[in-house]
Amino acid sequence: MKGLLPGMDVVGQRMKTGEMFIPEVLRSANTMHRAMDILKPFLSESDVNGIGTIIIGTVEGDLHDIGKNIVAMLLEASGFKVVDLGVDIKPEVFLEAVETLKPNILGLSSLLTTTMPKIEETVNILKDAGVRNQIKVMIGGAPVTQSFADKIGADAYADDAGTAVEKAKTLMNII
Ligand code: B1M
Repeated sequence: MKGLLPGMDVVGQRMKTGEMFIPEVLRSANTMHRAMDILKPFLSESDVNGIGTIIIGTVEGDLHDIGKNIVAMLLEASGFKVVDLGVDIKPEVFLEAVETLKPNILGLSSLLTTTMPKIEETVNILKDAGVRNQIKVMIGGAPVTQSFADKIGADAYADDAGTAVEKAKTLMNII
């Protein structure tokens, strides 16, 4: 809490301001993972990934996952339990995961203008199933904007991984 996590906060900030680039962020996230592997045996289950649970995935029809993976790694390194469903995820699969795993946050990534409507479709299927108000929805990806997030009623939008961590913490009332 006093060493690694503040370190990752610095990485997130520097990525936001363009002082660090993707290879350095990936390297930092990998370092964090290795440190967590060393620390895990000494921590109780509740201390590990204790901030909250996030399900994340790239929406149906979209195979881009580099940014989503960075977001997932940074979230995990910041203390969240992250369940990464992968790419090309149908709205029904997101719904099933939400119903089964009951996360705090659902994270949806889209890199194509043609797959952005799948974000809205996923939010709508959550509404239809009556689970939308049980979770927060965060969205991101190159073509996604704050105004799109507002239009479809997402709880948060982030344009990079550092901001995604900040927004996730805000959604959990941590900052
Ligand atoms: Co594609 N591709 N691609 N591509 N590709 C783009 C996105 C494109 C902009 C290139 C271009 O034309 N200039 C364009 C989209 C145009 C559009 O829709 N307006 C495009 C296209 C058209 C396509 C294909 C259709 C090409 C074709 O086949 N004709 C095809 C589609 C395949 C499919 O998905 N069905 C395709 C395929 C591919 C590859 C498979 C070759 C490969 C993906 C490999 C992979 O991801 N494993 C690829 C790549 C690499 C790119 C570019 C070059 C790079 C994307 C990337 O990884 N960026 C991209 C052009 C570009 O962006 N310069 C392009 C780096 C990454 C760290 O950034 O993903 O934006 P980004 O993630 C950021 C933020 O967006 C944010 O945080 C991340 C970290 O800071 N973020 C979130 C992302 N998700 C978030 C979720 C959050 C919060 C924040 O909350 C949950």
